[in-house]
Amino acid sequence: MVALLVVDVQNDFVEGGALAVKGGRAIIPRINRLIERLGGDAFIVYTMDWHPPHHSQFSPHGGPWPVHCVQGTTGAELVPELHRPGETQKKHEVLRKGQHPQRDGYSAFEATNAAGHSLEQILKKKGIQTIFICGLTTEYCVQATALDAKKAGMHVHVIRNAVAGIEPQTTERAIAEMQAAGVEFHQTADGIAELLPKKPAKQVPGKRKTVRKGKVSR
Ligand code: VGL
Ligand code: ZN
Repeated sequence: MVALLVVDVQNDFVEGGALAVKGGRAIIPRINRLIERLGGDAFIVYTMDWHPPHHSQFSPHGGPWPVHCVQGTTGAELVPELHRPGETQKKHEVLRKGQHPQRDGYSAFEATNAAGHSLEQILKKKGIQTIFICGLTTEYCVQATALDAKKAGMHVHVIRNAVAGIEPQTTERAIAEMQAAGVEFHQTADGIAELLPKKPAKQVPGKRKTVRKGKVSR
């Protein structure tokens, strides 16, 4: 199995939010299409930046960022237009990060689920070695997550037109750094399904024998 990481698609990071990324809303339909296309084959992880109200990284406390994604506020909620897997599909988790008052907590590898399990623990337990990343922001949480995933020995794919960054220059630099670390980039229009690891040719009696390939349009 592979994982699709949907990083910090929260109200505060899109237009109208406290730390709005230009073009943040525009990636949401693309992320929704990825969720639909990969949904059946991927374990979906939604991360949420989840800061205490007086976080040291907030500008009133000398940090670089405006107050954003404060625990329990509307700004910290996932953008309502973002699709969640259907009720019958249990293959997803919501992980939160950034709770520690002294650390920025950019990487999804610092995030934990309600039971306190880390992303790495969750992925390891499922035997997941390939991850696809989309979301916000390219040069902070997406980059930190992609680099940590490479350090953990994973195959890492970032969907270029399903991420958005704060500044064009820092975004380009982040992409170059990720590429140098072995992260691969794709567009949603590419046949993402073709990148999925081939499933063993095990046939379940009574199930359709056709293997999905190429573009899956719905
Ligand atoms: C992020 C800045 C501060 C992010 C989070 O999600 O990339 N950026 N907190
Ligand atoms: Zn933050």
